[in-house]
Amino acid sequence: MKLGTTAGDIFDEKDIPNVFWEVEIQPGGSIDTAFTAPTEAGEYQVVCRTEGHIVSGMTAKLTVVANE
Ligand SMILES: [Cu+2]
Repeated sequence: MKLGTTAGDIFDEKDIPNVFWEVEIQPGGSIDTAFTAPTEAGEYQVVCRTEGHIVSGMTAKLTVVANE
């Protein structure tokens, strides 16, 4: 999710503009992928969009730190 935004307990239509980057993976599948990290330091929420998965704990935090 974009910096300063969260999907709350349920990912829905209103959250779509707040998506920073996404990838689709089928159940049981795997994927090798890469993305360009945000340039703004901070803590970014990572969520699974599948219904019911946020409240089940399928979330993470991406911490971006400034280059010193
Ligand atoms: Cu999930």
